[in-house]
Amino acid sequence: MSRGGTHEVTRPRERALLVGIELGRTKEGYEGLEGSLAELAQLCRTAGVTVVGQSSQRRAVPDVRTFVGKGKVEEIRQLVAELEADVVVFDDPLAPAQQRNLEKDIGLGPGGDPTVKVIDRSQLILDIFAQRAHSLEGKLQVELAQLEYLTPRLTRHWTHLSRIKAGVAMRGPGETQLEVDRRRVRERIAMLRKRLTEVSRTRRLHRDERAEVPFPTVALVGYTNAGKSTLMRRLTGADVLIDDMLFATLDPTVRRIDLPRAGTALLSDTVGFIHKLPHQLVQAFKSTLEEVRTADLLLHVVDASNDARASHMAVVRDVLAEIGAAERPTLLVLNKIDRLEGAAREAAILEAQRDDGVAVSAADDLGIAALRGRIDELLDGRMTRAEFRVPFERGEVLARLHRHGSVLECRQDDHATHVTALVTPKLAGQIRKALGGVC
Ligand SMILES: Nc1nc2c(ncn2[C@@H]2O[C@H](COP(=O)(O)OP(=O)(O)OP(=O)(O)O)[C@@H](O)[C@H]2O)c(=O)[nH]1
Ligand SMILES: [Mg+2]
Repeated sequence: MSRGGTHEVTRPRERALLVGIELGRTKEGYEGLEGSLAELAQLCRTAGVTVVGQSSQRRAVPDVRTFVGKGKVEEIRQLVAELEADVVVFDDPLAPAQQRNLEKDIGLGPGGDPTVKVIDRSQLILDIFAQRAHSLEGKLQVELAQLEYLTPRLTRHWTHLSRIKAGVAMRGPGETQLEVDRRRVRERIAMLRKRLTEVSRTRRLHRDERAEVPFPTVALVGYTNAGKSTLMRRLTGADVLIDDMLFATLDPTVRRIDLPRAGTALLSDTVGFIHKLPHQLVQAFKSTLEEVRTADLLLHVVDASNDARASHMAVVRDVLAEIGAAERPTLLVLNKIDRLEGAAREAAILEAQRDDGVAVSAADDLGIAALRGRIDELLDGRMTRAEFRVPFERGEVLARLHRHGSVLECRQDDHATHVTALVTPKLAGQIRKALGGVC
């Protein structure tokens, strides 16, 4: 059966050779080179690139000129020819000069053009983001991050960018964009920043409108592919994109969730994090991540079936710190426990409990009721008892208290109603402001 609307991309898939080096990475707590390279291969698949081979090296420090040693460069050159690779992807960040030297050493064609592209993990991630950004804000953010990444790589002696054809690391700004000189790029960056400020101002207005409604906000955070969107769908019924792909979600979605005690809350799903997320992207996505920074509660979703889950959690904590959300109240959610059997599942449940968290399966509806209960409890715990003196002519304030708070007692004197209610700190502040601070 043919599916309407789908058609094959005619460009042949690019063939990638992956290169990683062990640089005391285990000391960082990452699950070793193999795990990191497996993730890099998954990133390549997400970008639509075929992985044809990999090569690794153990080194104390990277080579200044070519990152890997001379012998390794020669081996890569041979592998590229043998495997007919057209792109070499390094797992670690390459300095612009290292990138140029590697391309030169691996091979130049008759016209002096490099025969292969050499890129790093950051560039691959930027490319995936460029492919997947749909909203105006997302597109602007990605283009800004790409140009900032490319600026130090645009030199008069390196016309590389104008020569490479469309493909990995080259979508987004478009080739013509990349042909412009540094000054034009700087102008474009300034323009993008300005437009982003405008777009995020509009977003802020929307958020402020939402803040007017004193619903508490909950944000899903976690490593990419942890199951945040699946959990979003499970908790709210929202029809969000779920994919076994990295960075399925880029643009934030907000949906309402109704809880027995805390009432209505807003749940937001946003971009996932990853090991070595390019700094430029984190910066560019800061305004999108505002939802996270201002949330009343974060749900840190972890794929409990992934062996690297401890390092995934560390990455998430680092990114949260970088965007200024480290101090937000956080509930740990160990997801995908359906994939664990017997003792492993028990261990995950215990681990979640130790952290005051919950073990769930968003796919199989395991532990979801308990998770709802915990969210309700944590949000409800934020309700405080407060008293307000509401003048009779301010009926709308009284109505607001009834609608959004839990009114415990009402007493009237000659001029006003004295209300005792359970309210969120946010609602208390808003009511006090509405009453002009006299209550
Ligand atoms: N077995 C199992 N698979 C799950 C579970 N939750 C999510 N998945 C699968 O994991 C993959 C990723 O799920 P998503 O919900 O898209 O993950 P995400 O965290 O939103 O990922 P990004 O948006 O890419 O950051 C999908 O193939 C889901 O079907 C679960 O509880 N159990
Ligand atoms: Mg998602």
